[in-house]
Amino acid sequence: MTNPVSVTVEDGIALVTIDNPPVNALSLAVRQGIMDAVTRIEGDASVGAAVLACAGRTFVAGADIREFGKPPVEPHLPDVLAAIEASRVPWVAAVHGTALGGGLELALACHARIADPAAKLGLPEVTLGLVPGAGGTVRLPRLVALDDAIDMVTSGKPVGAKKANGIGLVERIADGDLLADARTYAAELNQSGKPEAVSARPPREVPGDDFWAEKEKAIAARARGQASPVEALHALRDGVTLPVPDAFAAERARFLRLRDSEQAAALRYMFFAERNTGRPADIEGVDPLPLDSTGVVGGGTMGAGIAAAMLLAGMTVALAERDADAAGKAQERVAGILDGSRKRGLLSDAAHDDALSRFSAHDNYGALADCDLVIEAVFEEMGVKNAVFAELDRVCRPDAVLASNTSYLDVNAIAEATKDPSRVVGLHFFSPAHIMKLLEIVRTDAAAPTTLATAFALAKKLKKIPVLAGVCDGFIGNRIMSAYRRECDFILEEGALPQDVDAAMRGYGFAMGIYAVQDMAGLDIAWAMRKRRAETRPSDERYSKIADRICELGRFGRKTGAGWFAYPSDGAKAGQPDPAIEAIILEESARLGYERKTFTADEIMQRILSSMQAEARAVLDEGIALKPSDIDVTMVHGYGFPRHKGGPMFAAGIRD
Ligand code: T1G
Repeated sequence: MTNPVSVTVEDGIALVTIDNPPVNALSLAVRQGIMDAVTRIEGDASVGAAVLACAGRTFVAGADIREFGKPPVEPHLPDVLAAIEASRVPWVAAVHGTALGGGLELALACHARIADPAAKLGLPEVTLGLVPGAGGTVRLPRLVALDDAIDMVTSGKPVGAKKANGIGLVERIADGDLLADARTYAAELNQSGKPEAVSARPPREVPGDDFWAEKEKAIAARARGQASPVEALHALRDGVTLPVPDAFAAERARFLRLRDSEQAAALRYMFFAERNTGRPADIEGVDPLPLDSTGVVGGGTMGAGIAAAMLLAGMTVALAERDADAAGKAQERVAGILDGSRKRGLLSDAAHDDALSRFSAHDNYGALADCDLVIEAVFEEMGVKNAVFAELDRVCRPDAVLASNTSYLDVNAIAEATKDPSRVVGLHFFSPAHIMKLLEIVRTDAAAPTTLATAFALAKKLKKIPVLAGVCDGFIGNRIMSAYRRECDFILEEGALPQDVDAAMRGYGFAMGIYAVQDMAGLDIAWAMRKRRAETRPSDERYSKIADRICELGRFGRKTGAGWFAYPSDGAKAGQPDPAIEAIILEESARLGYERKTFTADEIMQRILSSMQAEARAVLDEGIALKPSDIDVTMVHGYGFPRHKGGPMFAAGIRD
């Protein structure tokens, strides 16, 4: 095994370089290499200071997550960091890319830090069900204010170099070549003397019990049953109140305990699952279309969101609507999304202007003639979609990929509206399309490898998570959601109320219950789907009429002021239980002869999970999904399944 850590000395400055592609993870070899570098430097009297840097695209992105399932092997990271901190010479960390987790802890063990202006620094351990395990919760609150430390450690969100410098996390930002500036900094410290080790400095603040109690209440509420954010807060409290050696020991013990937890296993599973979703074997080595020029048909919520996503990924987008008025409204919607990104600081003024310059809205399809790919996002009705595809078939290049954003309909039938169905694919985006990462790529019977390769290339350009789905009603996610939505309606007939079901789902870790979700999305689309299926529904299949009776009253959810819940006119976010709905439910229970019973939250969740898992098994057996982890990625990223539970398949112990 070659040593991934090298040391060169020039003018009394040692340059320690870590080179462990792809992200310089702190594998055993790297930890040993750094320990050896410390020993080498301690023994070389010509060295007056050291710079610690990384080759490749980023500074250390953390401990090697792939080692987590195994017993930790020496040298342990805390010992490596203690050796750096105890060095006789000052160490300067030169940070570029993303210094995350153990990577930031490595930088904190150095005596000073300089960052590339585009660098990001964070402690994302909580997203893996952990807390920092190498001194992060002890050193960080000795460099930055406690509130900043709490934000970073309990959210796992990184901070940019400018903010890091502002809060005291990095002392300097490079204004030229990072390594050259780092060497200069190290040489200065060699002259001025080694700064005090971070762990030897006093904590910036040591607040009282009330402070911690208030923080814990807010963090626990946001965590929705995930343990690590609150554990991270407790680790920070130890970090600023215990003697430093005890604080290090307490943090390590907490880290090791969490490392073996079910939630950490689930979050690690999801980390790799979302990066390794299945790809069809027959697209390997197939060149996709270039995707410089793309088109969208339909400028409603989905069409505008899809257009914005492609603009933000650097593509040129022409959008076609049915008339000038609709085209104008689409232009406003897309401009509004881009402006929102700019206002949230996600888009610079220049990037905003550049994106907008690559967008055009039209009241005809002419502008789509030269596109590599066109995505249709019009009304969810087969006749409308067939008409659009017939027109696209006439206008677009014969090799252009034509995609439908349909969320339920048969993409094979849509493809039949074209002369060459091999170029048609389903691209099911999730709203808001420029934010949600999941993209269901629906493979039609006739899809050519180039068509699918182009769809996967688009997902990569959009930084989306592609999940391959076969054609069926609802593909993977909507089909499974329909199944557990039906089960929830049965539970209502047997004794529960919508607020009981939603409370049980929130208690399991969902952000929203299924009834609040339906009210937010609108009840009419699913109603139309149920009516479409009515002719072919088996007569012996259990079917609840509650949802239909609600829709027949014109209650389509939040947009009509009432659905499963009532929405007061003052625009209050949460819906209120509505006696009118309870009355309908009680009538249906009586009509069906159910003696209503009380359900516990666990009983409700058991019924929901069982229905999810049964439908998921059918989706796998029918080849609609390639593997169980693809289903888990879909349900976590598209339907709010709690990430720290890993997904319905992981929760059932089913693995790829
Ligand atoms: N360990 C092992 N492999 C990793 C890795 C890691 N920490 N991070 C990324 N990879 C792999 C990833 O699986 C993929 O592999 C490739 O690198 C590119 O990743 C002691 C205990 C750094 C922002 O949580 O957030 O330190 O698929 O596709 O979009 O207190 O990777 O190519 O074979 O995501 O450019 C804390 C996790 C660990 C950072 C880059 N660190 N990584 O994103 O590329 S816990 C993290 C990321 C810890 C200490 C504790 C991202 C990234 P492959 P990618 P990217």
